[in-house]
Amino acid sequence: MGYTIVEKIIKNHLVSGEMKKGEEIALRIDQTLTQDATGTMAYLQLEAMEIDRVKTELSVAYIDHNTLQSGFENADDHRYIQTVAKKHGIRFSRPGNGICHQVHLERFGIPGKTLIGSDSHTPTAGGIGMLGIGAGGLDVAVAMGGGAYYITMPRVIRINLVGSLPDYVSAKDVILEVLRLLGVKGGVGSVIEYGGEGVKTLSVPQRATITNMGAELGATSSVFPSDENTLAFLRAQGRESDFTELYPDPDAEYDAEYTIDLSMLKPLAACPHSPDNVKAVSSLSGMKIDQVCIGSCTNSSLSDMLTVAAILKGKTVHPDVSLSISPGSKQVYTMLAECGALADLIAAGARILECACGPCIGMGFSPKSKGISLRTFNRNFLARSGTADAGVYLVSPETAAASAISGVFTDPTSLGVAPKIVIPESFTVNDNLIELPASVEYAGDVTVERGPNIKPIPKGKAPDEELECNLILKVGDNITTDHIMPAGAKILPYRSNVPKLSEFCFTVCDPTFPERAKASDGGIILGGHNYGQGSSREHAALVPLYLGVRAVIAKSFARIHVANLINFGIVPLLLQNEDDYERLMQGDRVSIIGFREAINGEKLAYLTVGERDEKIPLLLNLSDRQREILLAGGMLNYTKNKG
Ligand code: MIC
Ligand code: SF4
Repeated sequence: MGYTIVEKIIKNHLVSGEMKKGEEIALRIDQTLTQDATGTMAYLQLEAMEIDRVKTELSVAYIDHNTLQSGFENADDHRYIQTVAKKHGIRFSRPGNGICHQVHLERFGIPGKTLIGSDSHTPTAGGIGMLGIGAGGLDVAVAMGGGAYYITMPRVIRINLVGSLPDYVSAKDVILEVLRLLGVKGGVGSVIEYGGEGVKTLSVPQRATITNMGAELGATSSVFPSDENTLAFLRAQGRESDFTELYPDPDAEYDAEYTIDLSMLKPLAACPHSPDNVKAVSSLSGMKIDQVCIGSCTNSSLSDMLTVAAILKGKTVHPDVSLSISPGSKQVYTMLAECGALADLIAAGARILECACGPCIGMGFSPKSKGISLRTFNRNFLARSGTADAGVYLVSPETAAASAISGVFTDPTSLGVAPKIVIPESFTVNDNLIELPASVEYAGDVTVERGPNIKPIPKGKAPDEELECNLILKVGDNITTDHIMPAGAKILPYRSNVPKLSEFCFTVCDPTFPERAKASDGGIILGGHNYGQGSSREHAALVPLYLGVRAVIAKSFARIHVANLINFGIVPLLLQNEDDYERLMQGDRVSIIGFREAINGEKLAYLTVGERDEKIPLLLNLSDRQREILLAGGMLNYTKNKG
């Protein structure tokens, strides 16, 4: 039997384990990336593991999230990352150089290689035929030190693309269609592999829009073949020598297959508050809107920006609409300026922001109360925009631009003939904002600068023989890491200050949670399905750990979050019978007799509920390695013990 693209890359990077679906496998990692909101922790952990020099082929530290700098905190963290990167052999992408995924695609992505990043949208690199996987900062630190990265051998879902996209329908509509088909849990345990004749009609940046939002499917990664369009993209970037062709074998077998006819697609929108709540834009037509935000790692390429500029040219943004535009990288920004398209955007009344994550992570541009905001981003989770009662819709750049002019939800296909966008054959390359690390002989002379915002990382604790504590929080399905550890302009500056961050933990669900958790003698959280979906932020494990959380019980967990829980010694437990969820109440006093022993090797543990004398069976779905990490009280202790 032949191999899929995913299997080919895995086979070339397999360090241990068998390529059997559902088994834990270890991968050699060629490249890593971090961004500043997760990077400080990742590098503190790299230092804690006493790794002097990274062992990857390439590691890059980007500054793109915390660029608002409303106090000293972010600037301090940036300097820390800059100096620690210089010392340890990591390239440093300065603020102003762009969003990590966009810049990585342009300047560093290589077909057939592996990349892990401390950001859930690392699969963007799949647009160039790379296996990009989002991970917690600690896992990225381990990979930088030359350690393997562990995943469950994924299922491979093939999506056949046929036909070509009609005018005004774009890559964003393709991935929204996939989200409509599969839902936010539909990719769990899988990598999505795109194929078929329709692939040839999509450029690398368009493919990257699609692989980017594979994160919203819960998929481990998404990947496109590497073909003549990949070569053209690399050539335009002056990186032709990085090209390798990559196709599946003709007899490769897939675990599931779907076909999407691109020519039948219509403009789509993900409605509040989930990326899979997808409707046709035509069914929303006429709804009054207040804000439009264009950019983010999903839709900020040159072709996206040129399309928006062409639609806005000679028009004025509607008086009731505030339009922000954040180009994805310095390269995109420069080229927009060089060809005059930037002037068209400014003239139309767009508020041009720097090339960074910006409004996507709630760094400014929160909508008005009950505001309707159209965004070309990838997540519309409750309160992520910074306005809890706002309605955020995820749309294509075409829909966003058309609606910004009219002031109401507008189907762009109603605009008539689409403007023809010409993408230059070679791009403006200038890597002057990428700082190279000090050479090995001078690394010792570099002083790592630490500001007062950097507080010690809470330490995981080895599990006690018995666990007895309160069930301090009961939440429902699809809880995101934005619920657990919100971000945004007020909170993000404290990403390296866990005590301060803890004041905001779970406040989206229950403002009393931090106080109650602190007052309790440790606690358990109960969640529903897909607990911890969304961002890779390990703070969603670190902060509950600081607040005394010892275990999380759920119906199912999201991949990156469960790995983060284990890395910090919080035990993930699955309800064997989903109906037992109803039997457990917030405030219950619960215990697990033989807790440590169960982690040591049992498949089942029993939760006893207070006086009610109920016994609830819980599954410990863990590999031997994960059990050892939990017994050690987390990954840092585990690596130390292993020497
Ligand atoms: C996000 O889109 O939620 C983020 C901010 O990029 C996160 C990382 C973080 O929380 O710092 C992600 O996607 O992993
Ligand atoms: Fe940045 Fe938004 Fe992309 Fe996250 S999803 S990396 S916040 S642009």
